[in-house]
Amino acid sequence: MALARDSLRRLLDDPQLPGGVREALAPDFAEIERMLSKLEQGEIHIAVLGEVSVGKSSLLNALLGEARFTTSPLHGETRAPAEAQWREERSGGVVLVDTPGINEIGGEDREQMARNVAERADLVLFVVDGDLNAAEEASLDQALAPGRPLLLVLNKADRYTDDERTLLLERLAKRVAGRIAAQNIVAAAADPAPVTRVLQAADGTEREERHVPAPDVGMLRERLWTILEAEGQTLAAVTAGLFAGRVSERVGARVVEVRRKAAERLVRQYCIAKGVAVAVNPVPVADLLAAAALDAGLVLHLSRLYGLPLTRSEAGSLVTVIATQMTLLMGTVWLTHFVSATLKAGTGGLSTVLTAGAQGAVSYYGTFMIGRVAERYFAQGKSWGDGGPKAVVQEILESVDRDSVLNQARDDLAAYLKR
Ligand SMILES: Nc1nc2c(ncn2[C@@H]2O[C@H](COP(=O)(O)OP(=O)(O)OP(=O)(O)O)[C@@H](O)[C@H]2O)c(=O)[nH]1
Ligand SMILES: [Mg+2]
Repeated sequence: MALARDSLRRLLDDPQLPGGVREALAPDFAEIERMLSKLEQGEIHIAVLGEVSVGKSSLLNALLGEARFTTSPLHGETRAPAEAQWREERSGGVVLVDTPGINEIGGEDREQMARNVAERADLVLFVVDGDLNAAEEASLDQALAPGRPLLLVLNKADRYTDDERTLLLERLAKRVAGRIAAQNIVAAAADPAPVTRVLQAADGTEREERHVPAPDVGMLRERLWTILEAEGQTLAAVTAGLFAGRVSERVGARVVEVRRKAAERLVRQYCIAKGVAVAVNPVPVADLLAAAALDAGLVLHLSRLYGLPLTRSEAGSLVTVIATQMTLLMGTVWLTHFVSATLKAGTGGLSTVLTAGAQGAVSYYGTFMIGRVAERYFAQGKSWGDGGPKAVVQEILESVDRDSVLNQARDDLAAYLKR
């Protein structure tokens, strides 16, 4: 319990989260807050899950003994999750949660809501009204989580004869064998259809009487109480732990994605800046100085983005390390760079116009590579890995399509210079 609470708190308070991630995951974080208060109050949530019109809302009403959730013969009656406190003597702190059906046509959003609710429930009632279909089997598998009880409820049992019901329960048990224990498969009649009885009076006249059978959820109720009494509060802690695990996975994936996108934008801005600086600046020495300063600036920026800030001189050294490896591995391209730089200074005029674009594109490519390599270094926690910088530079050189970067460079620079 304390463990689950701690891991949730840690997720909420993590100062390492980059900007944008907390916003993107705001709903998850709000959920963590709710989960924490639920844990603190010792609340247990029981959610229904199942296809439309199988009688999920009716089942909860029958457990509650009152019509708290709306029901209807029409598909898709329940449009959003809703909760009700289960106020029976033994039910202190148990909340019943209704959800929309999961196979409503055009109801994908509602289906997602239902799944989200079920994901956070401490106990799930998976409701069916007949044999399991393929879609139900898949949903059922999704809803199964280690350590969390799931009851398979065959509702509308009144529609079957005793023999049919027994057969159906056996078939369900066989289908879910190994996934759901036999005692967790129960039959119920949440809202039995009225029956017409023929009554014979003493004088021999007959009359019909409509009779509405009482709901029958006794088997379900008993099973629920047994589980709640045996596992009680540990259930809530298990759910919180599972949820914390899933959220930290999501947070992790989101952090990587947000960083990757931001890094991509950043590298591109620096590529353009450097390409333009090199293309328009007529003094080659200043070109090279400006270029180096820009590359160091990019690396500095990336280091902050990855939460591993460098000083400016460390960033400069990192650029030197990467540039050295690149020069060793692809001397010719760099040679072109220097040759065209020299050409530009020497002849001016026409040849500047001719070569400036190409030179700018090569500079763009250089910065692109430096950005990529530095990104890898930061993503690996400021480490080159076993092969050192050479292996990283080589791998990235091989994985990046040089021509498409050069084309991108020409387009970006042309677009920029036109303005
Ligand atoms: N015969 C019979 N009908 C039932 C039973 N339980 C529910 N129904 C009927 O089935 C229909 C659907 O019931 P709901 O409780 O609204 O079903 P739901 O699963 O909540 O449906 P959605 O909210 O639309 O997904 C209603 O007409 C109920 O009267 C039952 O045990 N036996
Ligand atoms: Mg409903």
